[in-house]
Formats: sequence, C-alpha cells, structure tokens
Amino acid sequence: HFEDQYLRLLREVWERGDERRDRTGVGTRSLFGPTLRFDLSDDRVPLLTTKRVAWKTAAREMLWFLTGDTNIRELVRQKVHIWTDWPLDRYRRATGETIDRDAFEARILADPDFAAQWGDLGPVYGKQWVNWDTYEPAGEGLFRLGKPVNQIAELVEMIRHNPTSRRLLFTGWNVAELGGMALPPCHMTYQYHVAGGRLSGMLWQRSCDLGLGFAFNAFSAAMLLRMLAQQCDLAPGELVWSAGDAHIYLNHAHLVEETLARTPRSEPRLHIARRPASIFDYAIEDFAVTDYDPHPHIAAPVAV
Ligand code: DHF
Ligand code: TMP
Repeated sequence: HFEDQYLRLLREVWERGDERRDRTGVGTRSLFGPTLRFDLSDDRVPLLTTKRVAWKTAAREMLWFLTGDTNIRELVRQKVHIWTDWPLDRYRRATGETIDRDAFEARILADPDFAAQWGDLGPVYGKQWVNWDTYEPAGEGLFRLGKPVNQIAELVEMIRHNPTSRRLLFTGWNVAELGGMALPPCHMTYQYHVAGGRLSGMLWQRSCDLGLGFAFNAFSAAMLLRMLAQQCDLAPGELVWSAGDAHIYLNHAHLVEETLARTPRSEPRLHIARRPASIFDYAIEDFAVTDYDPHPHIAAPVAV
C-alpha cells in the first residue's frame, strides 16, 4: 500500500527525530532527507486514507496557484481557509486588534481594499510559477520590468517538444523576493522526466509538516502531474517526493498515535473528467476521487 511508506516515516521521525525548537516556537522532531515514491499509474493517487483529507481544498489551492493569484480572497470565497492564519497574524501584529478568524475572513470578502491591503501573501507560489519578474537594462544603470516568465507554460512546451531534456522543472524559490513572502516556498521545486511514454515527477520540499502539510502536498503534486501528463499526451508514471527537513510538531502527538493505530484502506483513484484546452483551464469540477473510504479526520493545530 502506498501509505505504508508514509506511516513508516511518521513513526521514524516521531521515534528517532531530533527534538528541537523551531521558528514557530511549538517545537518539532525532525529528520533530514527522506524520499517516498508513489506509483500514479491506473489513476492511483497518494491521498491518505488513515485520516480523511480535504482533497478538494488541496485541489482548489493548486488551481489557485496556477492562476498566479497570491491573495487569499479568492480562496476564502471558495471556503478554503488554509492560508488565512498568516495574513491574520500579520494583521493582528500590525494593528493590535483581537479580531477572530471568521470576522477577518468576512472583512476580506466584504471589502476589496481591505483584502488588497491585508489578504496578500506576497510574491508566493502563484506569482513565481506563472509571473516570475524579469528585468532589462533601461540605460544609465536603471532597469525596467521585462516580460515575466510563465514557468508552467514553458514547462508544458518543453515536455511536449523536448521530452528528454534534463531541465523540465519549475521553482518558487526566487531568492530576490523571499523577503516579501508570508512564508518562503515549502514545496519549492518540481522536476519532470519522460520515459516509455510516461511522465514522472519529483517534488523537492525543503520543509514538511508531516501531520498537516504532507497530505496536501503529496495529493497536489500528483494532481499537477496528472494534469501535465494529460496536456502532453503522456501516461502518468511515478511521483517521487523528497523532503529536506521532515518534521512532526510536538503538539501533534495525538495525531501520530491515532494515525499509527489505523490500517490503510483501499487505494483511492483520481479521475479527470475532460481534457481542457490548456494547463490553465482546469476547474474544480473536472476532478473526482473514487474508492475513497478513509478513517475519520484527525484535527490538529497548525503552527503559524
Ligand atoms: N504551516 C505549518 N506549520 N504547517 C503546514 O502544513 C502549513 N501549510 C501551509 C502554510 N503553512 C503551514 C499551507 N497548506 C492546512 C493544510 C495545508 C496547508 C495549511 C493548513 C490545514 O490546516 N489542514 C487541516 C484543515 C483542512 C481544512 O481546512 O479542511 C487538516 O486537517 O488537513
Ligand atoms: P518554515 O518556513 O519555518 O519551514 O515553516 C513552514 C512550515 O509549514 C513547516 O512546518 C512546513 C509547513 N508547510 C508544509 O509542510 N507544506 C506546505 O505546503 C507549506 C506551505 C508549509
């Protein structure tokens, strides 16, 4: 079962990980450099079954990245709340107000100016994936903005026309713009490989919250790979997931214990209903997951 690898990693990090203080103050146990491999043939998808995962939320987030948007307003409009805590934290620190999450989201929805000022995450994933800024000399030592790079569009073209390339990749790690981001990219670099009519992909995640983020990141990376394969007339191959710092937050002990006490259920499948005109034309209604009969959701606090 694909999930056994994840469960082994969860156990190993929990039992043997280095316990340390982290940026959030919560504390983690951490191991460096694990790799997991998932077979994506026959519509298989690495969607955890030892807890129910809100895969549509992860799918909406992935589609939002591809629009280039970096403001949480559109996510909140779609009832996706996973990015709200970071703008909320910034707003509270800046104003000293004790506004709660629901009220903050209500204001983001009701007031476009408020959303523009407080809802933006900075030049995160979407911006770098489809609108990486370039600069060209404008004389006298000055520069002006050039044509931005759409890494995703270029990737599709490269996979189609130069499938043996060793440069089939895109990255969110724009060094010059890290300072303006609410969080520097965690799932930072994606690379692809074509062999035998199959598209395989690798995700390098510099930092992985095994209790929360992992479930989303593995599903989303598989979903994106399936979209790319479809657009390039290839069958899906393998997803290789590699992390730098793979960690479990110390306040996720209940999640680890409960997860390890459960047995994985039947492997879910991801279906894509139609073939849209481009990689940017997918909609949430195009995706369906079947054979998904997971154990109940396990709630766990997210470290901000
Ligand atoms: N920070 C930390 N500490 N961990 C993360 O996983 C993380 N992920 C981020 C941003 N910052 C992060 C973006 N992705 C949730 C899932 C993914 C995500 C952020 C949050 C989350 O809270 N998941 C819950 C609730 C899902 C829901 O709203 O339906 C879960 O139980 O999966
Ligand atoms: P860091 O920037 O200090 O590494 O903190 C980011 C935290 O968020 C870390 O726990 C990893 C986690 N994370 C994921 O696991 N997946 C994600 O997609 C994102 C955005 C964050």
